[in-house]
Amino acid sequence: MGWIEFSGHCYFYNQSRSKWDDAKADCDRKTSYLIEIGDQDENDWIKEKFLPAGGSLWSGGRDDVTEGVFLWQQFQTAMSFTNWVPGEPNNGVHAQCLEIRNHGKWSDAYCTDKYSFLCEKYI
Ligand SMILES: [Ca+2]
Ligand SMILES: [Ca+2]
Repeated sequence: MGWIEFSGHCYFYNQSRSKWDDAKADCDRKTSYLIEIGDQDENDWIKEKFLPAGGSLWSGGRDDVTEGVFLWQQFQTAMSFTNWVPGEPNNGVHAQCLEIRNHGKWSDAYCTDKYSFLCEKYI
């Protein structure tokens, strides 16, 4: 598929399922970062484009600094938009990485889980 453009950013879909650290390293090699979702439009586009048949994607969110407060890792920025599954985040200190599930809803997940992932960069 290669890089796909949407609203000022480019996205690269990696189907191979990887641990969060390995996914981040792969995006680093592409001079990009794990997806950081800024609004509903971006969330909807990702859901329709990359999760049409279910599944999960890693994003660039983690809550290592303050448990339960997820930050986008590239610039340690707070989240202006969230889209949690009702009841999430629910796994406490054992779940430090942000998973985008089917239907575009979010969950905290074990960073050693293996999911496909999207890299993102500015155009
Ligand atoms: Ca956590
Ligand atoms: Ca969870």
